[in-house]
Amino acid sequence: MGESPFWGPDFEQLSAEDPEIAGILLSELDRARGGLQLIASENFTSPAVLAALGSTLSNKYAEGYPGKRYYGGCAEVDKAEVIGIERAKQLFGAEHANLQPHSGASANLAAYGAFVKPGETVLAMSLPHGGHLTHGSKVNFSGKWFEVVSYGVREDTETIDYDEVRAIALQHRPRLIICGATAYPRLIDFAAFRQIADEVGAILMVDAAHFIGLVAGKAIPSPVPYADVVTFTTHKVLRGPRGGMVLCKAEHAAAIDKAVFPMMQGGPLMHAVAAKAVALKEAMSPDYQSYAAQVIRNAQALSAELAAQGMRPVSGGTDTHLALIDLRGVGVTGADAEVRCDAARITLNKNAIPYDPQPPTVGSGIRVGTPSVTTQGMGEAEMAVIGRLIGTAVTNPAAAAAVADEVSDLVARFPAYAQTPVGV
Ligand code: DSN
Repeated sequence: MGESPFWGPDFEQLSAEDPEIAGILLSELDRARGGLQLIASENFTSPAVLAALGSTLSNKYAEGYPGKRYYGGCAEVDKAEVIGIERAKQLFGAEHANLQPHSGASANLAAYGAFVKPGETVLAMSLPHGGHLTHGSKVNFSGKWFEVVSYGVREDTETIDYDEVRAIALQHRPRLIICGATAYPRLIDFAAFRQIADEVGAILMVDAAHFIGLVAGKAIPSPVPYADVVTFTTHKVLRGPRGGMVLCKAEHAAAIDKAVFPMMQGGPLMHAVAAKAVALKEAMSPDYQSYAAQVIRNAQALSAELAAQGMRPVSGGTDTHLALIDLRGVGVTGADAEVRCDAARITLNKNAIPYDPQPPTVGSGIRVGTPSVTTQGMGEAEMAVIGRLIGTAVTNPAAAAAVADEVSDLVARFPAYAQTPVGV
């Protein structure tokens, strides 16, 4: 079957037993390596993280927490979870960490479970302005079970208006205030949110999924000193396995742990917990700090080149790993741009922009992020090339094959998983 996407000894066995699925794993590796991956919430996790994920820890039931399990035989997985918890506390300066949430949505569900009862009021950023489904969307548990009031961004600056957030909080007196977003390119003023939460007696939750890796790499300020609880995914800039995590103040530790298990989840995925521990160790290194800083420089360079291509960065640019790009100036919808880029081997996603005249299924914008291309070793010079290629792909679909050729040349110079063993 050629190259293996695994770092264990088992790919030949999978190929023999289930060639259909083995083939898909290889094709996906080819797809990921053969194009530019610009989805802001994705990354290429390390071989060491993948090795932990593909391990026998997947077999172990371990409901409960280290030293307090509902199953025997947990001595080894206990060690992995304790190491992970200690690393998370050290890396983020947190008083308590829970590594068990299966995903970011699960981590958020646990935070709601710990702090609010159904019917109580929550204040969060609206999804069309860059929030998240779990921040009160009517189709999500958050919008169905809680009274959610929303804030957005100003139409003129396209940034959060903290006076508006405060006014809404004073009017509605939420029990929980959430900040954090999926399509907000600017830094969030956590101190301002803390002040508003204190003024109305609310718990402050920071959904840091998108930017926690930049915090880990000390490239942007941390929400940890300000928030009662910080939730996040581990697979974005942080470059760990797919999964979730919660950090909180010591006073909330018992409530968070009970909300994760047994309120919201059963058995933790111990292979994922171990893989999170590996990623946390990697994130403590000076190399990772250089990576995080480069992710931001790359996003700024990409955003600037897209602006030069006539594609307007929402809010005028970015302070983080992502840029939200308004395509109305080039007369192409987000949905069409996504398809056109895909044809040129550039993977990104359509996105609503603030005050978008288009429905969310179409969108007037695209979101681009630099975690993956930075992991591949690309820098600002390559971002300028990528910005030009996106400009051509979006505005001239007839050039898709020519753009795809340039993309192939570029990714060949910066291969993802260059160390993948062959024929394992
Ligand atoms: N789906 C993630 C993103 O792409 O931002 C958020 O959960």
